[in-house]
Amino acid sequence: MPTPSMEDYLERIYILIEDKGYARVSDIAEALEVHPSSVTKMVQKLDKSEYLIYERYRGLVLTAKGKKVGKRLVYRHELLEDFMRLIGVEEQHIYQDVEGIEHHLSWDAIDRIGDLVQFFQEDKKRIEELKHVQKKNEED
Ligand SMILES: [Mn+2]
Repeated sequence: MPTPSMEDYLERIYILIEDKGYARVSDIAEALEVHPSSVTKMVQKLDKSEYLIYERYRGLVLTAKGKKVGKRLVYRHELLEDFMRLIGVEEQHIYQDVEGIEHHLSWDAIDRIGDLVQFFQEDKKRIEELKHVQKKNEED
């Protein structure tokens, strides 16, 4: 299992490769707001754990395992953002809240949250009912 920090890197690398076709150490450092030397260290660790293959002057490629995990991490982040938005969390809090919890939930919890998001999305009336409860609570 990747550590929370490894997960942050894998998630970001997966997104960079999706968007640009490659992920350079400098791009990863910029995206995660860390020093390039920290990126190099982590990339070597991810290479050792077989999430990617890193060659100093040729860049990095995700292995099948790295792609699979990266994809799930991006899905998890997006699902949790959808969940936060759905329950009415203010936009300005959503990203930081998701960053704060995403590494600390079991995949069981993620799947159950997925069910809940689906439950609400399948019938918009349910969202209206939730908003009604929230409005009532605000008035109390
Ligand atoms: Mn994230």
